[in-house]
Amino acid sequence: MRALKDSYLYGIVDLGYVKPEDVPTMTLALVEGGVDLLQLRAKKFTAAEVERLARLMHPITRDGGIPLIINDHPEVAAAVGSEGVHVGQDDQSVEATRRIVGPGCFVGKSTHSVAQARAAMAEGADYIGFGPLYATGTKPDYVPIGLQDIAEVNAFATCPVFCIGGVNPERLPEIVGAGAKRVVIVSAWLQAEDVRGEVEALRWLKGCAG
Ligand code: 3NM
Repeated sequence: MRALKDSYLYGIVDLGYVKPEDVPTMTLALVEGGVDLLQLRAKKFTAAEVERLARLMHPITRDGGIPLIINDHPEVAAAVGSEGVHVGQDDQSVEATRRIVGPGCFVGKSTHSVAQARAAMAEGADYIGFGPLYATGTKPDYVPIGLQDIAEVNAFATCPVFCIGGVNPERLPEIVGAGAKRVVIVSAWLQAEDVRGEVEALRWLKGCAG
């Protein structure tokens, strides 16, 4: 199973873009393309439906040797036995989340400023999301934070930092140039005609580590 520290490309199966019936096909395309981590994000769905979808995804991610991360629903992560869970700034603390999922499940947290990034690390998050770098229709109510703080956050980071929000193949060189080592990509992959090929095309990022 891929370790967080060896993870660079993070995909999300977001039900804002993917129909429930297409979840297994999309999961397979992202895994075969070469994502290192995959999240299930289903904001408008019930916990029961999130659990049903997670149980469809989990055998596919497991076969691919990559962690499945559940957004927002620690109890679903615990029930399904997913490798990770992701919480936002308005959700339970990392510690409270960990009490639900147990020691075998890592906990990631969204952060939207340098101060939040520091706080999430102090709180013991296993990784953080840092963004949104650019305005994005996937999270439309958030103010973009730009690229200027990426290097600073990576410099003090005690856990992996995944830059997120408007990341796409055209912007990736400038994002990496600003100091990013790891990224999350949602709409650019989910809306691609050739999902597998688009993920494959960004595997070069894995060689930039260090
Ligand atoms: N979280 P796309 S930005 C889910 O900044 C999410 O915490 C963000 O989608 C954050 O790649 C974001 O389509 C949306 O912009 C990412």
